[in-house]
This record gives sequence, C-alpha cells and structure tokens, in this order.
Amino acid sequence: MGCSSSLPARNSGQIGSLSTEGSSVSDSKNLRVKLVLLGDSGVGKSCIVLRFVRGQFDPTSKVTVGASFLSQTVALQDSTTVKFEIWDTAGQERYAALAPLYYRGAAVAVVVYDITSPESFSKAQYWIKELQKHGSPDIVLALVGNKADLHENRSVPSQDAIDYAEKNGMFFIETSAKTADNINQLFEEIAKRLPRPTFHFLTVKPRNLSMSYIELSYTLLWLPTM
Ligand SMILES: Nc1nc2c(ncn2[C@@H]2O[C@H](COP(=O)(O)OP(=O)(O)O)[C@@H](O)[C@H]2O)c(=O)[nH]1
Ligand SMILES: [Mg+2]
Repeated sequence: MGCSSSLPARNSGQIGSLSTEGSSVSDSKNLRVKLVLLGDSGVGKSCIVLRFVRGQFDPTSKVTVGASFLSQTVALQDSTTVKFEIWDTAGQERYAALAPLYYRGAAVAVVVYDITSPESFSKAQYWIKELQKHGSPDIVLALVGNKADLHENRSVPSQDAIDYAEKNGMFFIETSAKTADNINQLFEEIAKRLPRPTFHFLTVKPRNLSMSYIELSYTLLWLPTM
C-alpha cells in the first residue's frame, strides 16, 4: 500500500502525452521543467507528490500500475513562475535498467530516502552517482529525507545527509508527506536553484544572408556565450 499519484485529476495526465524532453522555457519569467523522483520503493515518493500537488496524504490508496505525471506551478517572489511536470513511477524504480528512460532530459531529480531506513539512504547515494554519470549535465539534484515525523525511529542522522549533500553540491531537506512538513519548501528551494535561461540574439536575414552592421555587432557580441 502507498500513495498513488496516478489518480484522475484535472492537472494529471498519462505519460504518453508528454514530450520526453525535459526542461523547456515558455519565456524568461515562466519556466517549465521536468522533475523526476528516484529512490527505493516505499520511501514516500508518491506521497510527496500528492501532498505537493493536491495537499493530500492518503496512506490507504492503492498503487496504480503504470507511470503518470502531475503538474504544479510555484510562484517565486521575483514574479518568476516555475511549472513542474512531475513524473512519478509506480514501481519502475525496482528496475534500474529502466531508470535512464525515466530521468532522460529531466531538469530536476529529487532523490528520496526514508530517515528510518539506512538501506534507503545507501540506495539514494547509488541514484545520485547514476545521475551524476548519466543525467543531464546541468541537472538540479535534491536529496530528501522523508518520513521526518517518524523521528523516534530515525536511523539516518541528519548530519550524515548534510555532509553527503554538501560534498555533492546538492540541496538537502527533511520532509514529511504525512504532516506536510517542508513539502512546499522543497519545491520552492528547487525552483530558486534552477538555472535561468539566457537568450542569444543572432539575427541573420534568411533571404540574402546579408547582415547589417548592427546585426553583425550583436552576433559577434553574443557568439562567445553560445
Ligand atoms: N509516517 C510517514 N509515512 C509515510 C510518509 N510518506 C509516505 N509514507 C508511507 O510510506 C508508504 C509508501 O509511500 P509511497 O508514497 O507509496 O512510496 P513510494 O513507493 O516511494 O512512492 C505508504 O504506506 C505511505 O503511507 C511520511 O512522510 N510519513
Ligand atoms: Mg510510488
């Protein structure tokens, strides 16, 4: 039993209707990014998504076969909006060979473990290595210790995760999908850390391929950053 984020809802859909390319930009103020969750089965990935998107926690809902996506938009103080297209699996995390298909093109990967399970923390480290090797080069990685409400049964010290995240240049946070602790903060922090798009003004006239002096200057000015 666990959370299922594949239930019908206004802002959910089947994976087949989404482009497989991850991050894209509507304009400089409105970003749209692909976010994937990785981690052992049972650590609470689907519950985190459900809490973030619908504000719910339903420990009795059935796991649905197949993958789904949900989307949710975060508005930042600088008036930027980030629309997260969140891909959630229903068990594919058990098959490491399928993972590259799932995280291909993702702009953000949220790697989740359960603070009561050292095995899930080791597995999180495995996924981080995998993403560092095979994920998009500028992927934003977040390490999440979920089930923080079960602190009496904690077996992964926060400091271990803090140290690991620091060494790997990642953002770290402990959450509880059950109590909603730090769930919105997790996504807001990710939104703040996303690289902002830069635009290049290359102006070439398609018909006669001639450039005006001003256009040429622009081109030369921007070429080194392309
Ligand atoms: N106590 C507690 N249980 C949680 C939390 N998040 C998820 N769970 C429970 O953990 C189990 C697995 O959750 P699920 O989201 O299906 O895990 P997934 O396999 O990683 O998607 C379910 O029984 C949830 O009720 C949490 O923050 N606190
Ligand atoms: Mg799940």
